[in-house]
Formats: sequence, structure tokens, C-alpha cells
Amino acid sequence: MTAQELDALVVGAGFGGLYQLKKLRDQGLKTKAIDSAGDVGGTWYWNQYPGAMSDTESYLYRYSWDEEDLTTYPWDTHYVYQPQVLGYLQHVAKRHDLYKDISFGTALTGARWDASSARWHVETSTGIRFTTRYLITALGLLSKQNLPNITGIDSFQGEKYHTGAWPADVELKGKRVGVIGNGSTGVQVITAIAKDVKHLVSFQRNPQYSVPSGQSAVSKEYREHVNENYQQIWKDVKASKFGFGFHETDRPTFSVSPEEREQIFEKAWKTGGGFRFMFETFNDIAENEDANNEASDFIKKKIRATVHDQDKARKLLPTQLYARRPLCDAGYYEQFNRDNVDIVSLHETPIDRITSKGVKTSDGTEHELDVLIFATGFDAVDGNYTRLAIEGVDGRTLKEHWSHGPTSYLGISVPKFPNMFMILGPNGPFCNIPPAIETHVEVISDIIATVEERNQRQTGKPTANNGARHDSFVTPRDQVNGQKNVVIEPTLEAEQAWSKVCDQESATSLFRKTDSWIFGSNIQGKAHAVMFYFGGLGKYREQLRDVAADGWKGFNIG
Ligand code: NA7
Repeated sequence: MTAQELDALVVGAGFGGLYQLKKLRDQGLKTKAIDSAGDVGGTWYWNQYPGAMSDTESYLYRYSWDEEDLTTYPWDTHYVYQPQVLGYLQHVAKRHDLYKDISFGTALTGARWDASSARWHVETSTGIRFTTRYLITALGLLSKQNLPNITGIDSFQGEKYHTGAWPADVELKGKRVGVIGNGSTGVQVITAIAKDVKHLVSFQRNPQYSVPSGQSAVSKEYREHVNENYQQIWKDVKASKFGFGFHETDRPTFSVSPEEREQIFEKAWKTGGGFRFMFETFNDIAENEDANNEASDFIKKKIRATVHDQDKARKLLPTQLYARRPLCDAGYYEQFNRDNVDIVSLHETPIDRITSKGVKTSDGTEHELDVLIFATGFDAVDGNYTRLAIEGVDGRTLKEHWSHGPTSYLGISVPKFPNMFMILGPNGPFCNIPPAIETHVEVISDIIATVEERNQRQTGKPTANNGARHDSFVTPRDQVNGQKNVVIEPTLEAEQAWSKVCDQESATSLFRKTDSWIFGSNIQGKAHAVMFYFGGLGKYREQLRDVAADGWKGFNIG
């Protein structure tokens, strides 16, 4: 089969891929997207497990660039559940006529840079091949599922699911269900299914801190207020550190009396929201261990007060720092007051093996189950890439380039991988996802516009470029260098300097001291590594503007 010739191929049709497809198409490039899924949605296509919800408030869990849609598309609760997010993305794809340019059920199996033609040669699972001048990966931060290596895992005779690949027709009612994992996903799934199942056992390794989500219906007045202020809201969000729309306080924990501190925590507990609790109350919870202890003591007190059975409460009390991705829930701890819900501490009684009937722990108990749910997370960030054979200059793979840990320039590009861009690549900003995605899509689109402009001037041919640059990252005019087939890639020095910046920005974060996917340490054998820029979204965007204003400093264009 001959290869389809494109200007740009976007891999992934979630939040990032859809916007990237639209942007590049609007810029006049012949662009297509592929996705291994059967529809758009990305993360929200795959994670259809019960209780799946975005814990970014609804008004910000969407695109900022379609004002009419922003003010008219319905959302009636403060947080949106998975079917609503998926429905929204399907709506956007229809509204902007994106479906016609997406091939579903089509996974990228290999991509190879061909220097002579200055094109990527892409192979897919369906046999369709592409040659493309630009390759943009929108693989998601969390798409490679982590299935733990537990002895006997294949011998289980009941139903077995990973939450990140949840089938549509699972029925849990009246069944004996085991859930391994209690991160954001485990907490949501346990809370959602406890009332319906016959018996639920949470197999918990490290207990985590979770606060109420504060989910509730949205009033007409609230929606009107958001609608009237949307432009300012987005402006503030894009200039903020975490991009969640709340006021990021500069108040240190110990600047107030213990009584006032208690009141502040209590108010945050009542309002709800994990990121709010961690970053709206005090400014040092994620930086200062004493401050962290104050917040964690408050949450532990709430756990003790909520869970009646003292043995269950003891098992649910966290022992580590409150320094992972902050969680929130719709009544997680309350579920353990049900007689049909049990908790097994894997620190006290580790899993010995999975048997045909269930899970056998070290005390000799065989927990018999009909269904085993793995809420065991993802090989995050670079894990999505290293499973793919992406070969840059001289056949060197991305996996080889990252053999000492994932790196990038600005979270979007890698030296020796010309004309390839990543949406949410390693060392991108640690913040609310939709504005981070928009930032990446817009800067990538602006870079491509620059390269297209150069191509046009060099070849004299009208190239695909409607000049639709995004206001934020406008660049000065570039110099013509007299070569054809203009390509762009970051320098090794720029990548190294960015790694250093990311290292420094996270140096004081307590997140670095805990083992979680944020620093790549949730996967056996994977090295603890800096995987995000912790300086905040606003500061990150300022740096992008500087890079653009300096003629895309750090990139070679030629
Ligand atoms: P997470 O946050 O990585 O949580 C995974 C959970 O699975 C966590 O409780 C782990 O325990 C547990 N886990 C992982 N491997 C094992 C083994 N081998 N045995 C027992 N327990 C295990 O993934 P989520 O899907 O919950 O959330 C990921 C992100 O998705 C989240 O942050 C949101 O941004 C959306 P541990 O705590 O490591 O002891």
C-alpha cells in the first residue's frame, strides 16, 4: 500500500490531538489524526470505570478558544463525570468537523525520520502508512496502563479489569469485588461501587489523603457569573501557577494561629477540591514538612472521625507525607462504614499470590472474588512514548535518547527528532491539563507557522500556512538561510538547560520525596526522575514567549 502524503500527522484524538488537528488544518496544512481507540476522547475514552470524574472544576475542564461554545455548552454540576467529558469532546469534534480527518482503530506502530526527504515515515497497526513533514504526538500523560507483576495474575478465573481499559458492559451488582490500588482512580471506583456490590475488598498498599470533592449542582447565577467573566477567568488561569481557577494563596501555614489554621482547613474541607485544599489554604504545604504535617494531621483527624471501625480507620490513616497528586472524593472514607466493605493493608499482609479464586495474602487468607479491579495506575509521561518505535536522526530511538531518564526542550521537543512535537511531553508544566494542552498546541502551531514561512520564502511556493499564529507566541521575522526542506529541532544544549531548570524548580518540592507517577517512581525498575516543570503555568508561558521573541531560541531551524 502506498503511503499517504501529509503535511502533519497528529497521533491521538483526545483533548490535545483534537485541538492540534483543528489548529493545523486552520493553518492550511493537510493534517490527519490517528487513534487506537474507537472514537475521540483519549483518556476519557479509555477510563470509563464507575465514578470516573475530572476534579478540575467544570468551567475549566474544556477548551478556552470557542467563546460561543463556552457560554452555551451545558454543564450542571461543579465537576464533570467521564460520560460528560467524552460527550463534550465528541461534540467539539462534530462542531468543528474533525471526525472526517481522524482514523480510529489505528495505532502508531513505528515512525522513522528520513533525512533525505525531510519527512517522517509512519507505520500503523492497520497497515496504512503515512509520510508527513510534521509528526505531533498527543499520547496523553496517562495512557500506558500499569498492570502489576503479581504472581499468579493470569490464573484468576473471574473477571479482571484495569480501570484504564474499562469495557462498556461491566456489571458489578451483587458481585464480590476486589480493588487493588487506592490512588485517584481507586478512590473514585471504590466510592462509586461500594453500595452496589455484594462485597468489596480494598487491597491497599500506601493509604492516601483525600478530601471531599464538593460536587454539587451549579446554580443559574453561578453559570451566568462564569459566562460574563470567561475571558478574564482564562486570562487569570493562564497566568496562574496551577491553572485551577482558585486563588493561589501566599499565606504560610505558621503565619496564623492554630485556631485560625483549623478554621481555614475546615472551610477548605467544606468547600471541597483536592488542589484547593493543598494550594488555596496555605502556600507551603507542598514545600515545608512542618506545614505539611499540619495539613496531614487535619485530614487524619477527619478520617478518624468518619470511619467508625477503629481497625479500618487505622489502616486508612496515611503514614507518608501529603505530597502526591492531591485527591478528592464523593464520600470515600464513608464507604468503609458499610458492612460489605473491607480493607486489607498490604503493608501488614502483603499479597502472596493471585489464585484462580481470588487474592491470597501472607496471613493465609484467600479473599474469594468474582471480579478483580486493577486501579494500579500508569507508566506515566515517557511510558507512553518508550513503548513505541520512534526513530529520529541516524535511527536513534526515543527510548535510547531517554535511557538516563526522560528529557525534552520545553516539554514539546527533543534534539535529533526533527519536526516532531509532543503535547504534554516530559518536563512540561505541572498544572491543570486543558490549559497546559492549549499552551502546547498553540506554541507548536506557532513554531510550525514559522517553519512554513521559511519554506515558502525559500522555495517560492505557496506553502500551507494561513498565518494563523497564536497571539501569545508571535515570533519576529526569521532570516532566510537559502536551504530547502526547512526543518526544526532543539539543540542538545537547550534540552540540557531545560532539564536543569526543571530540576531546580522541583528541588524544594516535597512531591520529590514521595514515590508516585509524578516523579516516575510508581513503576518497578523505573528510575526516579524529574518529569515536570514545577515553576507554574504562568511562568512557563512567559518562558515560551521569551523563546519565541528571541527567534525560537534553543531551536535550530534550517
Ligand atoms: P496512581 O495514582 O498511580 O495509583 C495507583 C495505585 O495502585 C496506588 O494506590 C498504588 O499503591 C497501587 N499499586 C500500584 N502497584 C501496586 C501493586 N503492585 N500492589 C498493590 N498496589 C499497587 O494511579 P491512578 O490511576 O489512581 O491515578 C493516576 C492519575 O490519573 C491521577 O493522579 C489523576 O491525575 C488521574 P502505592 O500508593 O504506590 O503504594
